[in-house]
Amino acid sequence: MEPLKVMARPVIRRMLVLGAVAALSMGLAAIAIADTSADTPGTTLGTAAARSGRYFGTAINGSKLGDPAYTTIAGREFDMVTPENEMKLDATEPRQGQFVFTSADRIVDWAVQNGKRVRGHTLVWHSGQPQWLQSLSGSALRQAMVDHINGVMAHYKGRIYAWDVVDEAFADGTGARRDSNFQRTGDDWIEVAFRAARAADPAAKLCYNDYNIENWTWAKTQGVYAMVKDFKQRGVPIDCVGFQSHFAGGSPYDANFRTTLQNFAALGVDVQITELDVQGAPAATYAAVVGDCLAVPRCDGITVWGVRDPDSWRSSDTPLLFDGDGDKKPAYTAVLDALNAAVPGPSPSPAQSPGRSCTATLSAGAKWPDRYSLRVTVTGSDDWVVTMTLPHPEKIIATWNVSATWNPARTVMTARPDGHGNTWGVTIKHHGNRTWPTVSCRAAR
Ligand code: G2I
Repeated sequence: MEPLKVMARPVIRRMLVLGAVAALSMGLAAIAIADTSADTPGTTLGTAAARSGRYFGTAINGSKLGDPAYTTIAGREFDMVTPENEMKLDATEPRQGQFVFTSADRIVDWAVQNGKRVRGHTLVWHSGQPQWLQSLSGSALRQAMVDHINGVMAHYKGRIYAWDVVDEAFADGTGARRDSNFQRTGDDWIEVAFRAARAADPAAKLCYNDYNIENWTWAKTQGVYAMVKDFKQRGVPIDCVGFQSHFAGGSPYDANFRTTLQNFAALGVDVQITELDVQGAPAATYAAVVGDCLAVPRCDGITVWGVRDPDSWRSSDTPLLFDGDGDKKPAYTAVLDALNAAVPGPSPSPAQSPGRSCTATLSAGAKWPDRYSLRVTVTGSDDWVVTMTLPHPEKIIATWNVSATWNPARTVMTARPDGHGNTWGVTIKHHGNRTWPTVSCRAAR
């Protein structure tokens, strides 16, 4: 069979998978698939964003996963999930060395079961710290920081699209660092965190995330820009910058946000809008923010900070896209229309810098009544990390010629070369769903 090229691009992937399933069921030997679905307007935020290879996410609050009105909207509209509080320091390591993942796992499992990816939020933050951590300083605090990064990232290895490694390390109003217990351990704490994170899960994108860095003229924006520039020049591993985008009276949206996104992207990082909400949810502001992301090839996705207004951390500002009844607000329509206005085309965001790209190609292998095999060929790099995500309820049961790890549910696999070259394989128990998995490839350093 002619191999199917599967790029790190959701629309194409979905299209190819559907085409492959159709063609396989028709018994065709070779498959030629026209790229047409990108021309079809999306009817949800996720599918509209996917037309241009982007994601559209939401913060998910684990306490609301039992609310069917909430999960219906979240499940339908979004294809990326950020746990709102459940991965924070106080939640994941309430006592030193004792990790608790119950609440975060519930969200990650829900996301994976519903075909969504996950942004990890957040590993190191001045806020949300457990008591034991607040009482540490100096080298003991440094070590605790690294141990925390290792403990959390090991648990979620291969399952997180991007981690907010460090959150909110800069002070408002100046280009200086924010005072915090981490900062008092020395300026290099941020790069130590990023280096530890890279070693802990090489497949995850590593982001610096902050608020009030959207306006290019603000000193805080310049401070973060200088840090990212320095990191890229010195080879400190950083892949993305998250712009929280909590717009309100004191920190209003400004059209120079696009300049900010462009300038950061030009440093060689992806940019993401990570916690978007706008006081009063004016449709025009939401549309402008979406337009800014779409204008920047390396802006690879947008996340809103909650589903319905009452779910918001600042619910009295009614800043979100759905009202308390779960109805779509004018801002929703503005966002959907803006996403659908994007020119369909190749992925806007190379998953890696030039010279570090790779592509994973799937082709059909053996088939049995209960399972099937796929051959995977990686091109563009000999040192790669391929992440494979299976649609529910398929499970990975075996691999060959590759070094692979997977999550306990066997639905997400991370694969690296094992010395057998760039062609390898996987066997999948299909449980009635023969849809091929999605894959993304990332060239390692
Ligand atoms: O403050 C807005 C966001 C700014 N950027 C970082 C984000 O992590 C932050 O999110 C908010 C959550 O939306 C709130 O839900 O972070 C707050 C502080 O962690 C969250 O609030 C906390 C309350 O302060 C706690 O009292 C409460 O127990 O939420 C907790 C769980 O509901």
